[in-house]
Parts: sequence; C-alpha cells; structure tokens
Amino acid sequence: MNRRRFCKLAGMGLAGAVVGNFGCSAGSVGNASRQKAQPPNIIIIMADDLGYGDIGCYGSTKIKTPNIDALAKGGLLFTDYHSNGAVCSPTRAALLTGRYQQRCGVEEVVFANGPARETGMSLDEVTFAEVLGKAGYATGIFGKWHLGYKVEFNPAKQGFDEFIGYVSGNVDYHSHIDGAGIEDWWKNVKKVPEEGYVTDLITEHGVDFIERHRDGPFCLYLPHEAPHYPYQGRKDPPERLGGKKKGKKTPAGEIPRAYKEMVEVMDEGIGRIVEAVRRHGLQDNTFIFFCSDNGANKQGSNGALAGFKGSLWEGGHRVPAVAYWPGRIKPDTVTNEPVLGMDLFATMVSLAGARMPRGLSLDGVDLAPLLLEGKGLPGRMLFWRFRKQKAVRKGPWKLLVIEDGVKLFNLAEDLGEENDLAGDKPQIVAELKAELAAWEREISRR
Ligand SMILES: [Ca+2]
Repeated sequence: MNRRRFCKLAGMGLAGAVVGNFGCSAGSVGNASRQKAQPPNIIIIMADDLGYGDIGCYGSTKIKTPNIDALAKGGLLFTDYHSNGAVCSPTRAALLTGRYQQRCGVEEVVFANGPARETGMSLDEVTFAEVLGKAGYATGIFGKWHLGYKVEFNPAKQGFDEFIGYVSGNVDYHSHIDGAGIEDWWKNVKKVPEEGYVTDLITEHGVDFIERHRDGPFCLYLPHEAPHYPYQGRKDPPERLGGKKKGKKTPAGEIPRAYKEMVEVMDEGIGRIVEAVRRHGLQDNTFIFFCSDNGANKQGSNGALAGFKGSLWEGGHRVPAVAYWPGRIKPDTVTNEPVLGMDLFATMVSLAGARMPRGLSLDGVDLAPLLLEGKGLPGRMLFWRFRKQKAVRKGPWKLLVIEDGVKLFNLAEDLGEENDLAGDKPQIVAELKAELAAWEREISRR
C-alpha cells in the first residue's frame, strides 16, 4: 500500500515521505548510527486505550494534540503499528519482555477483582529495564504497571530503579483508588499517597527523572492512564472515594468533553517532557517513542478501522505510534511496515549498544535499520490471540479467526476489513491457518 492509498483509506492527510517496505524517498540519515557516542537516552511514552483516530496526526479534528503531532512532523509516523494485545496487560507483558505475551502466560487483563489480583508477570521474565540497567542506564517508570498487584510483582522487582504510579489497570484520576476500591499509588514497593491529577503527576515525575539523570544514559518509561476510564478532566470530581463509597461519576453526556481533555492534557505533558529534554540539550541523543497499548473503546475513535479494544479486528490493536530522534530519524516520514510493540525491546537494546542476555530469545525484531536508515524489515508472520479470537498477518493478508468463522482480508486494499476474501482465496487461508497452528504449538512450549 502506498502512502496516498493509506491516507485515502484512513481518511488522513499525512504529509511525510514514506520509508520502509514501500519507501523510496527516505534513504539513510547518514552514518551517524555507526559512530561511537554516549548511548542514547530512551523515552517510551504509552497512552492507554488511545485509538487510531484519536490524535491530530492520525486525522482527528476534534482532539488537539500539537505536541504528539510535532513529534510526528519531526520524526517517523507508523501506519501499521500494533499493540501485541487488544487489552492492557498482555501488551505490557510483550513490551517489557520483547516476546509474545503468551510465553509468559499474561494473556488476560490482570483484573483488580477476583483471583487475578493475586497473579502477576513472573520475575523469571527478563525485562528491557533489566537489560538496560545492566548496561548502565538509570531506569524509571512513572504511571501504570498492570502486571501484578502484589509487592512481589512490583516494577522495582523487574529492573526499574524508580517507580511512582499505580499497579492496577486504572485508578481514579484524583483519588488514585482502583477498581476494587483500594488506594493504589506507589513509590517503589511502598504505598506513598500523593495529591494530584494522574496525568500531571506522570508528567511531573518524568520531567524530574530527566532532570536528575540528565548526565545519562537513562531509560524513561511513561505509561499514561489517558484516555482510559474513569472519564475525568482536571476539574471533575473524584468518582471513587475508597471501599464502596462513590463520588460523582461523569455523566454520559459529559464523556466526550472529558475524553478530549484527557488526551489533550497528556499531549500537553508530552510537550513538557520534550521541553525538558531540550532544556538540558539532550535532544540529539534521546530517542522518543510514543504509542498506545490497544485500540479505543466506543468513547474514542479508531478512524477507518473496524472493531474496538478487546477485539482482533484492526481497531482493537492497530494504534498510533511515532518515533522521534532529531538528526537520526528523518523528519516528516511515514512507514507502512507492520510493527508490533514487542519489537521495542530489541530496538532499545540495539540503540543502547547493550548486550542481550545469553540464552534470551526474543520474538520482536530490531527496528533500528528502519528507524535510522529507512530500510525495510525482514518479512515475517505476526500473530495475535485473545480469548476466542486469533489473527495472523503475512504482508497485506490477515486471517481473522472469530466465533462466527474464518475471515481473510487484504489490508492494503481494505483497511476497514469489509471484504472477506476467505471464499476466494482458499490457498492463502490454508497457509495462514497452518502458520497459526504452528505458532500456537511453538508458544505453548515453555
Ligand atoms: Ca489499555
């Protein structure tokens, strides 16, 4: 799919040149990638439930995101980036480990209520924070964890030097109480209450971390809450007061206003993060990556895509993503390469020049050649599995296995998944089914 075709399908007005598999205009940024320099700082910013049509550079006209748009204008925008999961926890497990989340058994939401509250991602898993920490990076996470509530699963046990935020899937933006009525605001392994609007706190701690570690290198992971529910702007009252005590819930008619504000406050915070990087003169040695963790629900927009969060239709997992690194990533470019969140692990290790632990085998691939030199990625199969849904990608072809049958789409021509070609292309269906079965067998081996 060429850029014009993509833009038409997505209803977008992208301005950049295309790099990667369809690329011809980006070329190399130069030989800078081979120069010896201090390892770059790394900032990963992840929105929560932000959809493919929810921000300006992906075509939203309702929500204003000048700071994320500026990253896209100064960097590389992905049209075919996907979260590994269609919901929060699985995506985070894959991002942290660089492997399909099925390998570490985090295939479901780690719910606040019920037996899931006792579970978490095993400490046997190797995270990017552990690898970068061993390479001399200061590592910080400020925001949402969602890979286990118990202290034994805390980010501080998974390689992060510093953690401030919440361990559940969502908290009240003001009272910081989780879905089970329990206060959920931590500083490393201790609960340390703090006043403030969650999105602003995440930004403030991120800025503080950059300032303290400006001599670098640092790896800053900022998993935002916005625009996940509860739908609350800065001035909305708390909904959760602790235990079963309830405050005032944002009325349904007010949700679009709150949703817009939530995304815009996050965008404002991203502007402050970029400004902190610039203030300390770090912009030429800092890689910034922005993405979402799954598609939007019905309160948001997935643009031209079908389906919502929780679904393996494209709207559940094809999400915004932008990479920014002045002088290293060519500005105002677009890539149509299919990319998964789990690719960031290998990419960060590569950019950092860090050593991969012996015996660790990743599913994700190093995106550095794509990011820095506009090169296409090796062809590969990509897989998703969530509850009773399965999906496989090979080039433009997507096989979707859902309860009402097996469907085949050519995403290059049919981004909205409206034209099921399974009946017309039995050979492709058979091939992708066999690949899916082989993948399922392979990941079930621990
Ligand atoms: Ca999410």
